[in-house]
Amino acid sequence: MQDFIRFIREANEPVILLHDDSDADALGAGYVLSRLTGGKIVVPKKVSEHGQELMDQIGFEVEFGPSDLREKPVIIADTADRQQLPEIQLGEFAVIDHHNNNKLLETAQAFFHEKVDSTCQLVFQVVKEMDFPVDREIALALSAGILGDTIYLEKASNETIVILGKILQAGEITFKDALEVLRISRKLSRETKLKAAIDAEIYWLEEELLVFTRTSPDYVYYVAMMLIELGADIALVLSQEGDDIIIRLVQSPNYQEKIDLLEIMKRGIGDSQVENLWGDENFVGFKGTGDDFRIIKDLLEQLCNRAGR
Ligand SMILES: [Mn+2]
Repeated sequence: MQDFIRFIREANEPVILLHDDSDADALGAGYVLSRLTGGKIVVPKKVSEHGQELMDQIGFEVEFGPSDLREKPVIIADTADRQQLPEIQLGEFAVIDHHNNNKLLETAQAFFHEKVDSTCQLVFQVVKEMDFPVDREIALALSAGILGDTIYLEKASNETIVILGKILQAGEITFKDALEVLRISRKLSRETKLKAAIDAEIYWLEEELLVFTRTSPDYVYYVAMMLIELGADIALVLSQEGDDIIIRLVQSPNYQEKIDLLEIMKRGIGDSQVENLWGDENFVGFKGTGDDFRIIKDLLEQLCNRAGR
């Protein structure tokens, strides 16, 4: 950590660089690092749908690439691989990250890397080490990152929960304040969510509820989370514009018959063109092109069979 802190102290007008399709952990870490250093935040192409909401709530902006950053000191946050930084050219850089197998460390000037639940909790350690005052915005940004990467603490270690408590205390905010930042409040958002809920189809799988609905591209994540909150055991949400398809498949932490959603998604998309496929057994995202009716039919069939129907 000391090498990393030395790098960011000595860096003159650094750039804070985040992985593409930045999530709450990357953006929360990026925001706080920019407060620490005065550096601007750069994202290669886009931020994620829930990331944009976080930026609106906390009140900060990012610049988008492609960027030639060879002449600038760069601080890369929450990024494990060059592939997550398309069309960015780098010179000297430092890394702060929590992913296994970080491929950037070898060529970094300095790094702070620990395999913990989020990058934001590492940034909090840096904040404390540098004696930087924690205000409301800093606490909200860091807690949003932790909540995002742990699926609202479901996957969090005890250590992470303790750190979150310290962040809330330091910024004099409540847990509810932190949850609120990750929620949508705009009228359009509420209308979109309500519509998705009203149009949803419900399937009984033995004892469990599977819920499927369609929505617009920016809301697949929110709508999936909303359906889980409303009581779905598994939520399947799709957006489709022309041939472009975005899907989220999520299972509730309360769902007993845990199944591997990533495997189900891989089979369901078949030979569709994949732009991005990510997640784990509990949460899967897909972006690509294909036949939405065929994919949904296949996913629903697999889920019904797996649940023993
Ligand atoms: Mn992360």
